[in-house]
Amino acid sequence: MRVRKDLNWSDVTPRCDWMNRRQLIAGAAALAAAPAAAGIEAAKSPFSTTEEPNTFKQITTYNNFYEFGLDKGDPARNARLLTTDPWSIVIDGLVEKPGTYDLSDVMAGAPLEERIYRFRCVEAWSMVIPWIGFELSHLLNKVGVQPGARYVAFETLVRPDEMPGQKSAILDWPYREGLRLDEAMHPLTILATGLYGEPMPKQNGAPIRLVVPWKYGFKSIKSVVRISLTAEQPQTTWNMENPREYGFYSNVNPQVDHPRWSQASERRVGAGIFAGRVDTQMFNGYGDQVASLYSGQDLSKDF
Ligand SMILES: Nc1nc2c(c(=O)[nH]1)N[C@H]1C(S)=C(S)[C@@H](COP(=O)(O)O)O[C@H]1N2
Ligand SMILES: [Mo]
Repeated sequence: MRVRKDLNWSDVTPRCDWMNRRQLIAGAAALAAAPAAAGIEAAKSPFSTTEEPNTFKQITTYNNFYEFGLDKGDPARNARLLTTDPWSIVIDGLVEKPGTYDLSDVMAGAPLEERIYRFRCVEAWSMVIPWIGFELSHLLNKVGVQPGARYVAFETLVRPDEMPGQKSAILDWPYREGLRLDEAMHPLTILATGLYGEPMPKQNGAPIRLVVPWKYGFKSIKSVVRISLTAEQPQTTWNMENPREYGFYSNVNPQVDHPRWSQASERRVGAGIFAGRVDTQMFNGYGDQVASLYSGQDLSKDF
């Protein structure tokens, strides 16, 4: 199936027809009982940006996914080896219904939506990505969060046979991430199962990955196999690697520079050399929705 690889909706469809066309296709896919992750979407979410999305090709050929190599093109080349079906997620820790859940159970009843989000990597490049997914809070409410839980920890699959990057100790596998419970329950925080109306490409974290649009991209952990509710702040991969450079919160913040580069601006992938850089926005532009989560915190200390 290579049909869509180098096309995106704006190539085949006038910009103004996009949403209608996608909704039509979504409807057809639903009637045909397509896989749960594919082609199904609700009305345009008020959380979506109206900015022009990056192309399918840009989103699927310029990736960070160290399990498949360090270069931006490695995940697209190497991730085809990954088996994503069957897939299950262990949900444990301070939950009412711990267990090993098949992906279909995780997704059961989850209201899938399209969310067009800005995505800002800590390396100072950015994209606009039309995710398909559902709010993480939906899953957490389904499994029941116990009163003592204050954080949510996530882990990526470890399978060196299919993830060649894991044959070397580039990182301390598994890749780990974490959120405070209120961040995890925020409606902007989604588990994404697709993009551009299609199931999640392997290089983007198939079959299911986290997306937290107001934080640097490395918080948005891919190919999740474990979700644990904890009382203590969990260990997270980049913070373990270099705590001086990567904080637990890692909220996008143009005023707090990375020790080795400025975070004041970013390069929008594909914008072309004459488009130059755009100013980075506090909380990646989601401040109206999320700033209240951090009232009373000094964000230069809690970076
Ligand atoms: N398991 C895992 N998740 C990961 C990474 C990774 O190397 N391994 N890279 C992170 C980084 S640094 C970024 S910028 C985003 C990139 O997501 P994308 O390739 O879908 O744009 O994934 C994040 N999630
Ligand atoms: Mo990143």
